[in-house]
Amino acid sequence: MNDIVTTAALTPASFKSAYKPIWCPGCGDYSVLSSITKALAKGAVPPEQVAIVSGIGCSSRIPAYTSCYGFHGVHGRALAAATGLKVARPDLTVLVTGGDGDGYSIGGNHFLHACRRNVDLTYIVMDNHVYGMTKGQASPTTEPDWDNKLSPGGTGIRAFHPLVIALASGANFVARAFAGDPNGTADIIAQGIRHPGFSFIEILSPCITFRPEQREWKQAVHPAPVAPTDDAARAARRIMTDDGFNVGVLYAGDRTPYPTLHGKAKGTPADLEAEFLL
Ligand SMILES: Cc1ncc(C[n+]2csc(CCOP(=O)(O)OP(=O)(O)O)c2C)c(N)n1
Ligand code: SF4
Repeated sequence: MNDIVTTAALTPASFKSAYKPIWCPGCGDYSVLSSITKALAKGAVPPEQVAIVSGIGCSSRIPAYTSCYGFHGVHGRALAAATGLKVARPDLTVLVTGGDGDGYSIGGNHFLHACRRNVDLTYIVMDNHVYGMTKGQASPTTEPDWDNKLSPGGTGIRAFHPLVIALASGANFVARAFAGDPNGTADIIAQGIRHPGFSFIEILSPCITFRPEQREWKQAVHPAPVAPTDDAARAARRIMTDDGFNVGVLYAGDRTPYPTLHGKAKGTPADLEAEFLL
């Protein structure tokens, strides 16, 4: 944990650490950080009862900038670490943060199975359709015709559709948000945290350094003209046919979350280790 906060009334500032973010000026991740701290203040869970787990990437730096417990782990493995944490400590509110490279490429397998397991986690992906930290390689959500130095003429590879995949794999809450709307995004994150089971929130978060054209997302996004549904087939049609800039809660289901240990752990890690001794 970065700082102990003892204030009775929780504000977004209660969830910020003393570290100044080192993202490029104008990066969408600044707004996402602000939305996360606003959402946590709305939820009124004190920082010492929140853990934020991430992998590696610009977006994965989020835990260090909050006053919550944090784990900045291994590239693509944040969901695996967070799943173990939540199952062992169901009393904690566990958020997972990262990028499209971290979550859909190297971490893609964990993404599918986290949706399927439906552990009560809130997974926030800052999707900028590029690997920002490693200087602009195409990611699974990069448009096939994005022409740049590293993939001249574009990769020609169909883009991954995270929301459809989350829904088909069993996520219990599926939403799209836009970094340029910090209040709307905070509201969606707060809903995702409250919703039982695995909540997936895809945030369009521009990388102004390697994808400066994403500044135009501001003009492209629009509120989803529909209320959240618990009908997966209707949500699938809705997500498959939208233009990728429909912002809002697109699915809120009622699957029972994966059962956690609820204090029923039988042994300590040392007992487990002893069982595996050769
Ligand atoms: C096992 C492993 N493979 C590759 C890397 C190199 N690496 C670091 S961050 C990153 C991609 C980051 O992209 P993304 O997750 O989209 O986050 P962004 O930086 O765009 O926020 C890669 C490939 C690594 N750190 N570890
Ligand atoms: S490289 Fe892109 S994603 Fe990384 S901090 Fe800069 S603008 Fe943000």
